Amino acid sequence: MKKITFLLITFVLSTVVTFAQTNLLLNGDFETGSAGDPIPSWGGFKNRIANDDLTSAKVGQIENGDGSMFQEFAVTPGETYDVTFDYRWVGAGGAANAALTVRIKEVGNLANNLALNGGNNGDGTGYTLNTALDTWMNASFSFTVPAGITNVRLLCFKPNGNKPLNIDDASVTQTLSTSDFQQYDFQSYPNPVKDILNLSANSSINRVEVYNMFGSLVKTIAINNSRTSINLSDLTSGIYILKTEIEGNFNSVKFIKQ
Ligand SMILES: [Ca+2]
Repeated sequence: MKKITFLLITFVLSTVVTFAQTNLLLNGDFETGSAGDPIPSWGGFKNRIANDDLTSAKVGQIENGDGSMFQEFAVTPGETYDVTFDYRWVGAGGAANAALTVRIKEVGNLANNLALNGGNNGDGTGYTLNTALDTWMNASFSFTVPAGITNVRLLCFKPNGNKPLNIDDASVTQTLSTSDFQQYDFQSYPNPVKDILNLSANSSINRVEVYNMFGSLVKTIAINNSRTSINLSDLTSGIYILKTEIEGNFNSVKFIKQ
């Protein structure tokens, strides 16, 4: 029995937790706005909020023929971002074709298409969707931001001759990379902890956040030091997650408060 308990604790301590990441897109679910209106928070032309007739959900629609949707957001050079969205070509929509190109562009230099992993647009800079009609499908890709670029535009564009397109549940999230964090030799101990948790790293620790097992933030502590001790005596006993930020990189580990 003791051995099983030990193994369980070892597993808990070594587990790196993936957090639900913030969506960098505003109104990515297209629930803000009324059917027929231009899509709030999105630019482009010939687009509107629509009620999808297959799902009865509010979606973003690029109208029959040519049209576009775009949104711009801040990014960090060197970091990788995941883009995902659902889409459906509206079969009864008039025009013959179903071709849309999705691109990530540099704001201020829109001729610069950032290379997309898996891009298949001929020039390697775009992402082209499946052409099936009246079927909701998911698209996803990731991109890494080159040096010197801090704002990008997600652009969905189709030229004349293409059917209407519905888009829903669009998101852009930053990819968590634990390997970036290993360079800091970050340590937190002891575990389990009674009152004082010691932290050390080879760079300045910006801050730590403590989450309970329901994912609620229970404590934020600014540190700005490479070595410190934090008092957790006010936490009730249980399992928590310590999220640590160093130089804009994040790491999450579980710990037990006794
Ligand atoms: Ca929606």
